[in-house]
Amino acid sequence: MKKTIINFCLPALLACHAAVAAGQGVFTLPTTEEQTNNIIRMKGQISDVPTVYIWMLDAETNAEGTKPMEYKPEGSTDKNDVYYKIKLNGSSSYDTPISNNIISATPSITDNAVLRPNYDRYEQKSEEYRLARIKVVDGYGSIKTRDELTTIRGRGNSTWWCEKKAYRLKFPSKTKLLANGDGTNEYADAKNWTLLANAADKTMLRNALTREVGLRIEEKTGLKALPYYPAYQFVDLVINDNYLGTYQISDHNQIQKGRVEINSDRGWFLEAVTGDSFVEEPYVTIGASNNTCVVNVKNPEDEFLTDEVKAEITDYLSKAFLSTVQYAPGTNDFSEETGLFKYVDMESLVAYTIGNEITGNYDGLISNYVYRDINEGDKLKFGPLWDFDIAYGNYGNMEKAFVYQSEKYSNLKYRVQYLMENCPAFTNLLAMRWKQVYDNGSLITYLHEKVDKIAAEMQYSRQLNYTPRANGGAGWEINSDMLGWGVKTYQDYASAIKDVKSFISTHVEFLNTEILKMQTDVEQGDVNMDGKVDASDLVRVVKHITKENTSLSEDQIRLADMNNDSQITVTDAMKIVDKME
Ligand SMILES: [Ca+2]
Ligand SMILES: [Ca+2]
Repeated sequence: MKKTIINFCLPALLACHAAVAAGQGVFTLPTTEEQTNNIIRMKGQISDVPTVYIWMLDAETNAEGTKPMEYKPEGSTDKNDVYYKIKLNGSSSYDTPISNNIISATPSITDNAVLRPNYDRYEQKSEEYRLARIKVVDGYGSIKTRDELTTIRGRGNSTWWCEKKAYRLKFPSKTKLLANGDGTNEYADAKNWTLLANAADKTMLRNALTREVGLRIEEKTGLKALPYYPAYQFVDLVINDNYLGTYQISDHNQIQKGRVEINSDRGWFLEAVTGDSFVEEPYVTIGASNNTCVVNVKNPEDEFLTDEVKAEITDYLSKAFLSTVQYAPGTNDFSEETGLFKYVDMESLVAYTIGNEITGNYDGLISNYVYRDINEGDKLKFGPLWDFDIAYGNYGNMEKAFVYQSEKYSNLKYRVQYLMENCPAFTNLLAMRWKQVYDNGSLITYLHEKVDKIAAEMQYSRQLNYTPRANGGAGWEINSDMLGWGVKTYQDYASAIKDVKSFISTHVEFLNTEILKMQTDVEQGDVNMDGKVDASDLVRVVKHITKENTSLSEDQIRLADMNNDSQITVTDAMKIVDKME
């Protein structure tokens, strides 16, 4: 995505910042687009990543009521059709629709902008959107250079109390904030975006790397079993002229083209959570007495979330998660006709499990996103892979361990564990997909290369992130745990990268050994690989022949091809009938 960057003069840049800090002058931004060796910096761009400037407009105008009010234009039926009104200085009502005209009254980047060594950070309440102006400066064109209005609020539960805060941006209209980076994926055109601080992850790249894990799973299995892979673009963030360090622009997790692409009115987008602090209204509770699982309902919302819909979600999830796996384990009904996989899409759960296990995401089963579209036969699917700051060995002893066995309490853990230990159809599919993703060990090289690539993309930005404030940097420390979570800390960035790579090497080989052990022998005709040839297999083969469902994998086609003629026909179906007990 980026051009090669070499010989960029960081010491000179740091010297400029140091001069500011010491009160000896100003950091002079380049007055025109300039090219220093191979790095292109635009006027106002701080380092080798785009710079995002945000100015809080209420701080600027001191106007009471610049907090925007949402409204829907008269006659609009689209629930996404939301506009804002604000009160301007001296006005008593919310009667001024936001328009870009207001920008002319706000600051601009001057040729001699000063990055003040003044860290009176913007400490808004985390729930409340406030009006701001945003300007993005990018020498590479990976973000559109833009200058417009937005709204901003704090983001995160436990992370909000960290000094390096994460934010959410909500633009008045759909905004294509990221250009198509690698050409393989269409990034969203959306109102909602996140600015991740990655404060708990000293490499700051674990979330970005997980996008590459998702892309690998899709590429090697040939299946889009996960809904999307949250985007990353590293930026330098400046709020109210305070340089705050390296941030990551990423998707907001929601139903939206380019994100979870299902019906936005009636589709289900749910977050199964463990722990009271993650519970958000509205939610449903499944299970009974002390063995419950809380599921936050992100969608449907408003008038579409009736009591009837809530009851339908509760009932469906109870069947999907509980009835067969937890409360009646003796039944072992995993079938697609009457059991667990009538409700849960197995390929999706397998891809999700592989993603969580590759990353060793210690809290991967604390918050799990699931979704279901509205068409007849749509099953519950898992994803996206979301929130990986403490993965890849950053927390917990995960190098030679499965996430599903990790000690951390999780409501979903027991369900996946039960599948791992009792459901050959699941473990055989898991092993089959794993072999594709592992691809003779090339998974390790692939991940190592991505680590290097992502680290190189923000080489100078991350150095400034960890440079002391007295020397003009953001002052975040690589050798202290800002959140008090007990995450890994390092003496320098190179050690942090080395540690992540070492985790990947050991952990991936551990997984390969252990997952292959879970396979059971599969006889010819056992198309769903559950250890017996029966009606389920026949149904899969017939659906394949009638093209009602063509999702059979290469291995499954081999198992279905009873007469070995390289095609699946009625002859194969008849031979399966012969073999059925
Ligand atoms: Ca079977
Ligand atoms: Ca055949």
